[in-house]
Amino acid sequence: MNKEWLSGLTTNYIGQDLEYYEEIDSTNIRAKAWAKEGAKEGSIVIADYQNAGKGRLGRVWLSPKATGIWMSLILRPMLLPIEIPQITLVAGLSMCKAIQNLTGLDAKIKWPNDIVVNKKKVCGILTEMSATEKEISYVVVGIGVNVNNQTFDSSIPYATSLAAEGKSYYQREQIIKRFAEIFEKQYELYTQDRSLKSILKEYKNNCITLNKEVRISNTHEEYTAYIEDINTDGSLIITRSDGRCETIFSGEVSVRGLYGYV
Ligand code: BT5
Repeated sequence: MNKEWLSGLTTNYIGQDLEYYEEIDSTNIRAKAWAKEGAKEGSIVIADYQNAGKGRLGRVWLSPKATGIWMSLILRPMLLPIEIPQITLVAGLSMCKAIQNLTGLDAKIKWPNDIVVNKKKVCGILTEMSATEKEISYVVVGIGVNVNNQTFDSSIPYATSLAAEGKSYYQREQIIKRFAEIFEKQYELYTQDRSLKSILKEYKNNCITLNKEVRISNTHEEYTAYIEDINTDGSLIITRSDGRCETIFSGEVSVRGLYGYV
């Protein structure tokens, strides 16, 4: 793996500026610093190994050497801070399609930020931003994909990799390139509309969380609900088991299957 990884990339700006590290704490940390230094929209930080990979809410993202895609994308959208979680959905759909295209695996999105294959997690996304109430300075979309891992830490029983499921070895740079090309198109549609409307149908078709009963938890409660639909702002329409209908936003909750991860 080297810095020429993404040569031949056909995007206009996604991935056209690239920093590559053999080892780093977290590509999100570096991407935030690079964004402050003035990195252009679309710049990507990639590492072969992260020694302090981050999940959401202070959780750890295990990022072993030379096995996965550990990367962060810098964006500078003209959006409001409350709209930024929607970019996670755009990135999730783009990565889901890139994986389907290149591996033929039945990858699905677990709303809002995971991609699963055979009900196990292959990819997670951590979106962070720097903003005032009204204006975005930058957004960092961190994406981790288990690509060629054959073993998994016992702390992550719901994890798998593309290689473990596809019984094949996959080139990480191919997946990154395909992701960048699909994402650039979808991101432009999304930012033009300031709505997920033009990609929502495809998102829903690939979303494993829809039309099923799940356990939802937030900081103060856990309950069972049926997932009815997804809105054009990315929020979920749910019905609680007592019949109450509600809208929930991705920042607030974790969604799990009734009997397992999905
Ligand atoms: C996520 O958080 O899924 C977001 C992961 C984002 C990782 C990328 S890698 C590049 C960039 N740089 C970073 O430092 N981070 C981003 P969350 O939904 O909170 O899920 C975290 C949970 O997933 C952990 O608590 C573990 O249970 C599990 N987990 C940890 N490592 C995993 C792995 N490699 N594969 C599957 N599951 C994992």
